[in-house]
Amino acid sequence: MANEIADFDVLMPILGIGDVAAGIEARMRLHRLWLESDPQAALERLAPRIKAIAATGHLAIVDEKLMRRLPKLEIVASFGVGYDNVDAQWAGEHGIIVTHTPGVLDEEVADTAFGLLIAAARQLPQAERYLREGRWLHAPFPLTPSLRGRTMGILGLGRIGKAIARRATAFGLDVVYHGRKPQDGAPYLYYPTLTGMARAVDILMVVAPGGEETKNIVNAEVLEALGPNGILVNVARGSLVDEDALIAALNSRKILAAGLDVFADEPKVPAGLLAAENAVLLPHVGSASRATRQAMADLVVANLYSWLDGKGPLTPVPETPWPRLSSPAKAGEGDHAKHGGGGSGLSG
Ligand code: 8YV
Repeated sequence: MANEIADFDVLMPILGIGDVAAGIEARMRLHRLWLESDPQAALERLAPRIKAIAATGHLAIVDEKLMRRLPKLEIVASFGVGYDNVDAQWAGEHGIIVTHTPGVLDEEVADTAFGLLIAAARQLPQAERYLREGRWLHAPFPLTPSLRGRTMGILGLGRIGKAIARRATAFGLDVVYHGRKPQDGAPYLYYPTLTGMARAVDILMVVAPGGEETKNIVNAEVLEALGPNGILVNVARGSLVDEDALIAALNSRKILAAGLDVFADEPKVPAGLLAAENAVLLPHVGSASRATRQAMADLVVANLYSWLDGKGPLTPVPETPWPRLSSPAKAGEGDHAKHGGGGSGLSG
């Protein structure tokens, strides 16, 4: 049955990563802001009609400034489990729902994290380059460090963290974790401080949400505590790691190696990391298989459909719970609060 296009305008600020356009256009009016010759003028013209934003990935910034311009905004559907690109706190205070895409990418990102870990420990990319450069013809590749006998400290034991922990256990590694608080029923030792955990482990696996609260928490002190046999793996957000401190620690061998899928200023990667031969670097591909990205895109669209059909959001973020707990604290500051249709971040 063909659906009619609803009187519901969706703004897509940037092309981004998530291929969500076809699903949205099947039932709603989609506005691709980045294709407009004058995006600011187009935003001015469209603003009174926009009821939803489709945020196509972590580079699509949906901040207070943008949301304030959209008096009819009801919902922000963000592509990705991490939503530090969206000011969810402000949205929650103004009656705007924010959704993300938890659950459908856990195993994929955990696979990538483990691939990075093994690649960094056993120097697989370096060994591969060695073979291609014809150097094996002259001498075997040097012996490498091992994964054996290591303890993994997970920063952020959410869904993805748990999927990584299961893999680590199957690989014979001990697992411990740090987060804001200990988790009921988690079968792993909890460390109340990150530095304390870093001191006790020789793999630091970063899977916690980005944002102001976690900015640069993996700093020089934490890296020092991780120590000269330590491997840092980050599949969360580059913002969690002080990149200058990391470059210094890699160069001075204060830590052994790093495996990084994320960077503070993507897609730019600091020259110091590009030059570090003990770093394995990936272009933010944690969830980037065709099947998983499709599942994420489907969930963005399903959230919008569910909202349009008056059934509420499917996967709201904790800052904008559904059903709403109470009327928004700052209702009345704009039009936002009166609208209503019907796990969290990377570690959620
Ligand atoms: C995506 C991610 O690559 O889900 C996340 O939080 O970082 C990745 O899965 C990203 O959202 C696309 O921009």
